[in-house]
Amino acid sequence: MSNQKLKIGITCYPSLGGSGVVATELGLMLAKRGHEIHFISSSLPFRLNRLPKNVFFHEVEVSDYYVFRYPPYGLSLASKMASVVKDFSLDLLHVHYTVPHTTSALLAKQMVNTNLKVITTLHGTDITVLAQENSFKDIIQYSLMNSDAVTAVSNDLILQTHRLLGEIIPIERIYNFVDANDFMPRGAFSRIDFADPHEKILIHISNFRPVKRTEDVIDIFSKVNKIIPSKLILIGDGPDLPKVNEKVRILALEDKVKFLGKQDQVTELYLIADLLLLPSEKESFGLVALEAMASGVPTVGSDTGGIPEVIKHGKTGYLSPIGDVEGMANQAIQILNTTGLHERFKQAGIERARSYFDSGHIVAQYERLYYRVMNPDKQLQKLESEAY
Ligand code: GMT
Repeated sequence: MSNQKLKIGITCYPSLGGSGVVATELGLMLAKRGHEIHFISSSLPFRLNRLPKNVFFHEVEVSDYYVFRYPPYGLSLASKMASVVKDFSLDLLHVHYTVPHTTSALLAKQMVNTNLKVITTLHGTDITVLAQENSFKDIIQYSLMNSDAVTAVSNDLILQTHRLLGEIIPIERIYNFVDANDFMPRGAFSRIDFADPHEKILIHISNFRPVKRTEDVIDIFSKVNKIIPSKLILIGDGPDLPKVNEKVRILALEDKVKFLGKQDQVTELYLIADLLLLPSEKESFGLVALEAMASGVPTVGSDTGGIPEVIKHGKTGYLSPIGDVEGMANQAIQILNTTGLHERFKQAGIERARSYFDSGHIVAQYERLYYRVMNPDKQLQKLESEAY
């Protein structure tokens, strides 16, 4: 049975964020293992720049009929999911980020009336922000309780889910992953493009939302830069970018901070950096910290959410309480200024990424979950036999 090739629909937010990256990479790896993968989303996920064998894309068309003040994306998605499930005889839908994806998948399941399974992966603010909003809490709870399986990307996110919604359903932790081969130098960028030879390079990558505390990034960098000649590269875009620009101007750091905007291929940029800054307020995992670690780049950030499950404090980076800009700046200076420390963190990080977050190992975990969900009776028999 574990050799059975499955037909899997994957839905994610296609245009930004770690959840879209994880969903896309997962689909591509599952396709390499022989499964048939159908991405169902509003546009082509940004890392899916080609459609290899076994991979299909189905675009959800959203109606702009003039009666709608807000186009009902969740309904268009449900309808598309139902037609793809029917046309391609899908076995399961794996949705990333609950709102509205799980709810749409459950509706699609009712519409097609097959033995379709629905698996939800929680990524972060779908719980830590939206499950606190009255308009979403009950529907998130309903959606999780009616999923055939729920996973979360860290132990902390499981705890937060149980804290906010109660222990309504078992949640399996499946960490995010990297393919170490993606983090090999290919020479697309060179340090000299961004900094003088004697300067260090700090990097921050995010969607510049308030939870990322991007103004702290500038404050930390400003303190580091007073001690260590350095440059800061900012990658991404989002609502807080104007405030960050303003702070850079006020602190007269215009020559030191480079804004690169959204970049589809960030792996090459990690490879020229010395340090990642991640002072987030909420971060259920911190995929960027893992990608940086896999590239040999230590992280200085906040001791919150799932970050401590990724970054080992004192071994692959340093973590401080949220908002402790002074402490983070001192830790960054320590890593960059202490002979041998950066190299130790670098090697420990590469080793940790390979040992705990290797794509092969994590994708196999998802695969096992799929088989379990597809064969619940077999699972029950196994549990019963283990009980004797
Ligand atoms: O939850 C979000 O705000 C968006 C989401 C995303 O799509 O990137 O980010 C979350 O999922 C990532 C992938 O699992 C994690 O690496 C991020 O830590 C997490 N973001 C937050 O918890 C703020």
